[in-house]
Amino acid sequence: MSLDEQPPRGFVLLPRLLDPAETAALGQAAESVLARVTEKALEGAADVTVWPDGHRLEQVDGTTVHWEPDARPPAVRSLAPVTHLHPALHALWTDERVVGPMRRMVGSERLGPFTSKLNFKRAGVGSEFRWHQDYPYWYCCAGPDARDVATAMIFLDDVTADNGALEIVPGSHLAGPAPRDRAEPTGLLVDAARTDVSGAVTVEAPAGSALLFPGLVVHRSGPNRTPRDRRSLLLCFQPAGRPGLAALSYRASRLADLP
Ligand SMILES: O=C(O)CCC(=O)C(=O)O
Repeated sequence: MSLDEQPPRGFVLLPRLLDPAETAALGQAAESVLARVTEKALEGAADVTVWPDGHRLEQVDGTTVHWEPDARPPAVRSLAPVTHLHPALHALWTDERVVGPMRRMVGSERLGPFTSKLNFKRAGVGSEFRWHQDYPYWYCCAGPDARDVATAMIFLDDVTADNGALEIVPGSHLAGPAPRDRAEPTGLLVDAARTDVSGAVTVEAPAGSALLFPGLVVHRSGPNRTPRDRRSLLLCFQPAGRPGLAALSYRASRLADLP
């Protein structure tokens, strides 16, 4: 990826990329996928993994259900990958409104999928995502190719500072991998004490907007304490012809290569 081709702030907001009817249809698709998958997971049909930070992940129907750690009754934090579970979600991989701007973000004329995710950030229970770059997680799977992965995050609901809008450190991708928090059990999060996050901006946007950013951008989001959901669909693109995340193995030992 050529960093010269990326916007210097490292992210682009495309307000109201999808119209309200399309956005509502995507929201319905997300809810139907969630209902199907969680029913199976709650029946005990899934393989369970507990991450070093105590978060519970369950694999069912080719997706990983990541539960909100503290929600009672249980609520889902994310499903990934997810586009294979509904044609309306899958169709976005070839939607020119998304793919066109992502070519510039990735720096490649021909794009392919890397992975996809639904983040639910539910009213009242959606929890914080601490400061992180997506890059270390992807690097553990894809190695240096992870540099060429970028995300289109499509908001299915209005996003405001109080329902968990993304906070982004403009230009942070230019500094490469940020120092990681060695005291945190997964080893994947940014050490905010050793990274300048003081210039962070909060990205508020109406439903149907898309936020595009590369894997090296430092970002976080707060908890959702409002009565309004803040759901989003994330499509992570890479140059065409490379294996997707699901075909790769996570090797935590690769973290030793990173600061
Ligand atoms: O949805 C969010 O608030 C955070 C998104 C994100 O950073 C992620 O899923 O890695």
